[in-house]
Amino acid sequence: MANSCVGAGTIVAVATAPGRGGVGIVRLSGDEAVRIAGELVEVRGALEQGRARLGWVRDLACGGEWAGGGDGRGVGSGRGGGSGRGGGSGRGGRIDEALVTAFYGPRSYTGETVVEIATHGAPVVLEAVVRGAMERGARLAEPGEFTQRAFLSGRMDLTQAEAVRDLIAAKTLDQARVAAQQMGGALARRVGPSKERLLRLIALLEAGMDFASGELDDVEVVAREEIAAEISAVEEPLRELAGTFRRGQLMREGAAIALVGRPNAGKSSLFNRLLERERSIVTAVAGTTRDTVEESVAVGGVPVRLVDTAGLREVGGASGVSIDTAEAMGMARSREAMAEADVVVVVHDASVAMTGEEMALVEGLEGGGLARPYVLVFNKIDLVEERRRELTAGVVGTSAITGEGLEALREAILEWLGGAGSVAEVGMLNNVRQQEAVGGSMEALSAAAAANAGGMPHEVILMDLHGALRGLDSLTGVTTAEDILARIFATFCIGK
Ligand SMILES: Nc1nc2c(ncn2[C@@H]2O[C@H](COP(=O)(O)OP(=O)(O)OP(=O)(O)O)[C@@H](O)[C@H]2O)c(=O)[nH]1
Ligand SMILES: [Mg+2]
Repeated sequence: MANSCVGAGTIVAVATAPGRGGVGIVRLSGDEAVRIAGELVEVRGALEQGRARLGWVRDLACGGEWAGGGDGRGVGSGRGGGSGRGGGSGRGGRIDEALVTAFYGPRSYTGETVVEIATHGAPVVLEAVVRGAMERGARLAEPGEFTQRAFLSGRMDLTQAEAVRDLIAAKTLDQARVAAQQMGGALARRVGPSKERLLRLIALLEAGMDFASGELDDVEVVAREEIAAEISAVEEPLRELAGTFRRGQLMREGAAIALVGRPNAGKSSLFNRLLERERSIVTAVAGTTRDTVEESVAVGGVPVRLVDTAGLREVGGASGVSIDTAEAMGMARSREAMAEADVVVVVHDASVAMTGEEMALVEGLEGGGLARPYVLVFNKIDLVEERRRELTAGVVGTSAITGEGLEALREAILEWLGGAGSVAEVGMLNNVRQQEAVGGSMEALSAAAAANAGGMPHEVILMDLHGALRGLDSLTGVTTAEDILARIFATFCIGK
């Protein structure tokens, strides 16, 4: 009963994805897990730690009472259903084969006793097992409740729990790698030394205060310079860590990349090339794309949301162009996509001269109205004579027809996204909660540094240092409030 404080009762859920499959798994966690599993599945012999045992799912709806049923059957002993063996001939039917594996607490995912019942992935069988478990005292698990129990029993910290969710949601292998590192505690380990140092400093000042209060006033037990040096030693690694947030978030959420430019420049053609399939309609007519088109693709391991947009062209005035309502609305969406993009790819048709509009667009991105990271692409270089292909620095030449320059374009995009080489950086911040925890800690540290520099008493510095410690604690979940926890675990899927 060591873990009875962790969660209320035994919980049950289907752990595999909904729908039909080769295998489906029902997971039970709690003190009653072995007893309940034993009543649902006939298994020969005792369940041993981590070893799968073959058994039969009893057909409970069809008088599935087995001789010797109900009482005294392997309760809590890990001898699930042993006494039912051979007794049910003729009466209780079987509905499926099952592999049953027990993990006795605390050596389990949740820290409580966990039993996994793997049947064939037929939804009706899985439902019957879950219903049977509920009739025998288990409660249907809330989303993320298994992982929440793992956290509450100290099997993992909050960043590791979040990593479980990230791993399940990973769309690229690199995302999975990052999540797996974090699941192993990479982030907590990275913060560890700072926290340790901060604790030492706090202890030092607390001790100094006790000492000073009894003896002479104004005894500077720890010199101001030393405090300042210690604070910046704590701060430095945290600043580096904070710098990983953007990349971490890109890994998690994916970067938005918008292809914009004049009509007919070849945006849709490049879009299709980057996706490696014919997603967007391409024609020789200017104004083909009327609306934004979005697709997900991995660029150098970074998940990317690629957005093709309607071509931008000046309306009326000297240009004499008139457009209909749909095109006007499409252009408005192009501008929105551009404003929301992490990187804007400006596509110019290299076979014609750059227009004033295009210059204005690039200037705007450079530092004008809409400063954003951008890549300037001269497309259709296959139409340009060799000797005129000299490109200015920072411009990428491409041909959507021959595929030339596509790799260079991917690299240019990746460069903005933070460089492909650092994908495997260990222990990044990858959500807003983590960023706020570290950010809050850094703010408190600068307040402490300022108080120290301003000659404030140690009590004041200590208040800020404790604030900084709270920030780091909340990162791993040591002092996180219940309501925040509930919110985090509610974003999980059921059965995890
Ligand atoms: N020779 C050559 N033709 C290209 C290249 N890229 C696109 N084209 C052609 O240019 C025309 C317009 O291409 P799209 O991809 O539809 O251009 P867009 O920028 O999406 O145009 P809108 O949707 O109208 O804004 C098509 O006929 C393409 O085949 C290229 O690199 N070289
Ligand atoms: Mg197009």
